[in-house]
Amino acid sequence: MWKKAICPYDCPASCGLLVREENGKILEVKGDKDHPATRGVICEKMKGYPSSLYSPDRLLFPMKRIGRKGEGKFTRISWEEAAAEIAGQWKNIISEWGSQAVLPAVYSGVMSDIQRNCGHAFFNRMGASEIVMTLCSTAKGEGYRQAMGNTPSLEPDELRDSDLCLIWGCNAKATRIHSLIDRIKKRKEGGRTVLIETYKNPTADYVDQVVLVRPGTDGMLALAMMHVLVREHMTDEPFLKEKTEGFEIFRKTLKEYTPKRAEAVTGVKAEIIEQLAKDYGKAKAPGILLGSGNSRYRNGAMTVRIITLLPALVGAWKKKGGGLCGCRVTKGSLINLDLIRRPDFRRKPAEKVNINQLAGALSRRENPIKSLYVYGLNPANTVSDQKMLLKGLEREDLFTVVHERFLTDTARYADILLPATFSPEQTDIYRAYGCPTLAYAKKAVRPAGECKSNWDTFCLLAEAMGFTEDYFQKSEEEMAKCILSQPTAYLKQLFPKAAQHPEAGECMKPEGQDHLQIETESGKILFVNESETEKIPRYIPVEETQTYPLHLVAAPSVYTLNSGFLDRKDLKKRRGAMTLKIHTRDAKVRNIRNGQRIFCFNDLACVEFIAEVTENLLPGTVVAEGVFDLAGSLNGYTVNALHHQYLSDCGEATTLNDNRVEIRPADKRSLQEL
Ligand SMILES: Nc1nc2c(c(=O)[nH]1)N[C@H]1C(S)=C(S)[C@@H](COP(=O)(O)OP(=O)(O)OC[C@H]3O[C@@H](n4cnc5c(=O)[nH]c(N)nc54)[C@H](O)[C@@H]3O)O[C@H]1N2
Ligand SMILES: Nc1nc2c(c(=O)[nH]1)N[C@H]1C(S)=C(S)[C@@H](COP(=O)(O)OP(=O)(O)OC[C@H]3O[C@@H](n4cnc5c(=O)[nH]c(N)nc54)[C@H](O)[C@@H]3O)O[C@H]1N2
Ligand SMILES: [Mo]
Repeated sequence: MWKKAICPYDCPASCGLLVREENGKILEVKGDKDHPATRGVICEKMKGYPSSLYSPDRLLFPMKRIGRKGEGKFTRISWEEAAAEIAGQWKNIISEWGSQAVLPAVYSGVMSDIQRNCGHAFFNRMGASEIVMTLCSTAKGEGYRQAMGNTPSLEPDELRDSDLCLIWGCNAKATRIHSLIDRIKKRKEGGRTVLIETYKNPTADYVDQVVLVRPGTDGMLALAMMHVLVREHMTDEPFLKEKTEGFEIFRKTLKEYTPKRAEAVTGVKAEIIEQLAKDYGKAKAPGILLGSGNSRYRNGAMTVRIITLLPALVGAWKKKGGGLCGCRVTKGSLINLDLIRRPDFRRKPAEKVNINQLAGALSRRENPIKSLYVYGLNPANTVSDQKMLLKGLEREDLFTVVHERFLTDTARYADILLPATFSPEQTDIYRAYGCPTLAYAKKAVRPAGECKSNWDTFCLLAEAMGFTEDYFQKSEEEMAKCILSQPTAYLKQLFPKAAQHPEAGECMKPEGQDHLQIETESGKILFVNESETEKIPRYIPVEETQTYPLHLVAAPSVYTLNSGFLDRKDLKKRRGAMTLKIHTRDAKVRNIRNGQRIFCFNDLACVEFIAEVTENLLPGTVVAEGVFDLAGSLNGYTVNALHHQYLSDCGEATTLNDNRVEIRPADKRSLQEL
């Protein structure tokens, strides 16, 4: 029997799935043609979902560590023993150190609302420290907000009507396949697509032009484009007057951003900037598909804010297909997250730890973290400063619980390891961060082995801790109904029938939203925003606090999703070994040959890669595609060991593309020296 489901992973689309269930097992997965946003198209990774679900490597029982931390040796225990051990340890830690000595760490392993957020209720009740969840694109959200307020950006579908689309800092082939397919179709009708990137990523094969920029300099590129648009009188003056604020002040600042000056900063030739600006200005409906790549810098929010203002300059929002896609998807909230997170359970304000600074937090002496509870996150592979992080996880006095589906590098450090369910074994509500959809999907099969969902695990731990609130007595299904029966005002407006919907398992998506209704206080797009520290957008170079000569970019891989799908040997094989892309010129001066082993290093660590010598990037940039596990690494570290714990300018976000390194041929002697 085919049942409706939604992909639980961290892509913008939250694809509609159909899963074929027989005798309590999922045998097949395909795209759901009736899904209003993704219409049956899913990635290769998800087509093989059953092989992950029934992987021989899947964790099926609770376990207790018997080896060294990190060694990965465990023995089976029961859930009762696990819960009693965890509650016992926590009670001791809380009485000796206080409840803030317990830190939960969660991010984007599962994106559905109940499973992702229910741990907050549990840890609020406990009074534990709180993790600030900014590992991804909060700088992008902030930059956009400073210009557009709560105005929704374009839905991906709308880009179909754009005659010129700039795919900006995005590997759409990996992360936004539906948009890429639309652009390929549009190209046949004469539409153009330009990719603005730090390297010719796999999307480059499907576009008309690739513009390569130096990492972190897109703000300068966009300002120089604006300089040309103003000089050539290609701005939409009536739109600027009617729908924007502060443009006259901003216009004056554009004089200094000449294409010549921008060439020196961005590495993009002045003629190309001129042409790009003119093409953009001439287009009937210029669209931008903005990825998150260029927001992951110490100037990331400002970069996004500047790019966000480009469409306003030419009045693109007025035109069908014109504007910017890839930021906020609805003006209001579709569900009331507080019903799941329960901030009211907390008695005093939480101590906070930014997820990007987890490594530092685990090694601090004052106010130490004594217990770490990890779920839906694999920090050993995805968080910054891997070397320091692994050291933290090694601490004998850190009581670590990991709730996982596989024996990940993080799970190897657990004292207690709990087995987690997969999405078809869970009931939940699904939104998407790339389109305004809302869906409810019921579990299609019973959990494998003794696996439990996040929800059921927290209910069990609540019992062991003696938390008696009604909240912890509910089932996932009751929780989902509770959320949908208390719709937010905005949900009611968009989907009047949402409250009666829960049985269907169908996905709801509203008809087109009005992009001319600007959701700022003044109802106008803000070229100048008086409430920000930086009132007038300007180019701010990233601080050159590191002395190494090469910019290191960490890009996504088509074959994995962050550290997800590393259980799949077929996908790992297609992805290949851990390489670093290096420009021919940079390789030559360092005597590095293609395929050779190299060391890539900075103040934090030295990571061994295989050199991929190429002309697909600018000299001075190196790119590491994909997240690898330590077993797939060459010297026990991966690219995240080279990532500093800096935060972005606004939004406290990751700066994982904002790192400097040097490289040299690998040899045993030099590894020891480093
Ligand atoms: N297959 C696959 N799908 C994924 C993921 C994955 O790892 N694999 N990750 C998922 C997650 S967690 C997210 S957040 C989304 C992200 O999806 P998007 O928001 O669409 O962004 P990405 O495709 O990650 O964009 C990263 C790109 O930015 C480029 N870049 C880096 N720095 C700069 C810069 O300064 N300027 C410019 N112009 N480009 C720059 C990188 O080279 C890279 O190609 O994708 C999700 N989907
Ligand atoms: N080098 C590098 N680092 C990156 C990135 C990159 O492109 N390159 N991308 C960054 C970005 S954008 C993001 S969003 C982060 C994501 O980083 P993470 O949040 O760590 O995401 P995943 O790697 O998907 O790992 C999540 C873990 O959750 C587990 N999991 C899945 N479902 C469930 C569930 O229902 N319950 C429980 N308990 N566990 C579950 C999975 O098995 C997986 O091991 O990584 C960031 N780090
Ligand atoms: Mo992400």
